[in-house]
Amino acid sequence: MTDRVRDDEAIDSAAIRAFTEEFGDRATRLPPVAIVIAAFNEEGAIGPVVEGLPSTVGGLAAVPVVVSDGSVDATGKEAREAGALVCDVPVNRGQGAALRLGYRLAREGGADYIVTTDADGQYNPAEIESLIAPILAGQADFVTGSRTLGSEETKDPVRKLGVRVFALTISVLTGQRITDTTFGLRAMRAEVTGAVLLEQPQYQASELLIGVITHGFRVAERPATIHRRQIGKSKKGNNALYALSFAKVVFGTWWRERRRRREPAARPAGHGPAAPGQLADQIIAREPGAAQARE
Ligand SMILES: Nc1nc2c(ncn2[C@@H]2O[C@H](COP(=O)(O)OP(=O)(O)O)[C@@H](O)[C@H]2O)c(=O)[nH]1
Ligand SMILES: [Mg+2]
Repeated sequence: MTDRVRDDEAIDSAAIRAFTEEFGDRATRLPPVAIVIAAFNEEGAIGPVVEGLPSTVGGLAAVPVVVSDGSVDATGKEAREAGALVCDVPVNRGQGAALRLGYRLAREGGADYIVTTDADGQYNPAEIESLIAPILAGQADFVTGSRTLGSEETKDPVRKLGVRVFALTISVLTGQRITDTTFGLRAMRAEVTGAVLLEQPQYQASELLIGVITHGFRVAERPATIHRRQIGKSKKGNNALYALSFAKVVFGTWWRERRRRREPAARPAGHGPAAPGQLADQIIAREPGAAQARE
């Protein structure tokens, strides 16, 4: 285990402990759908986003789980007041690390399905229904929205071109036709997130997508909309930095997964499939004498 994985594991464990202590049963007995949101300094945006989320998805009860890491504004407070379960991480690690932790909270809290969206209001929560439908119908394991099939508000030609170039690249590398590789509104069976190796601290979208495809999960796309950010600005840097970082993750993940398929490696802690209710076990295990009592 590398130092970074060990540090990440320690940070995640402490954050999970604080989360379960704060929310108790609400955290350990999640409804079937967890809507996971990574948020970093999204004061002013996160409140309306959480309030706009549906309380049921595909007829199943849903709960928002917000992971705020190192935010220095009122992101956590605003999300709590809007009704989300909020996991605060004291250090900023990036959207990838935050989502990975959110997936773990969802799986171990007993959710069967995970939806992701962003904290900045760029996605339309009404479209969650069409993304989860193929999963509930047993036709797909992972469904991503696609702006190429749907619509986008940006006029930025570089970003537009980038979306298409990366979609083509991933389609060619994996043999699965994909038209949008970075869409933040997605739905999946919760166990998918435990099966795929997620190591990217920030530019996580293509790692998840390539991992899901190479593991043989059934992937589908649905038309969806992306709006412009109304408040704050992107945390991902300018287009050149974004594209370069993204390209590194695309080729790095593809290469890693090729090698892993040839020689399956041990899975780092926190990535494995979790039994539902595992968070509750962690609480019990922390109580003095609990280990003996459970034997
Ligand atoms: N927890 C956490 N969330 C982040 C971080 N960076 C970005 N995000 C969140 O990830 C989502 C997408 O980020 P954004 O900056 O809008 O990226 P863009 O839409 O790709 O330009 C938003 O909800 C951000 O708040 C981070 O370092 N930590
Ligand atoms: Mg954004």
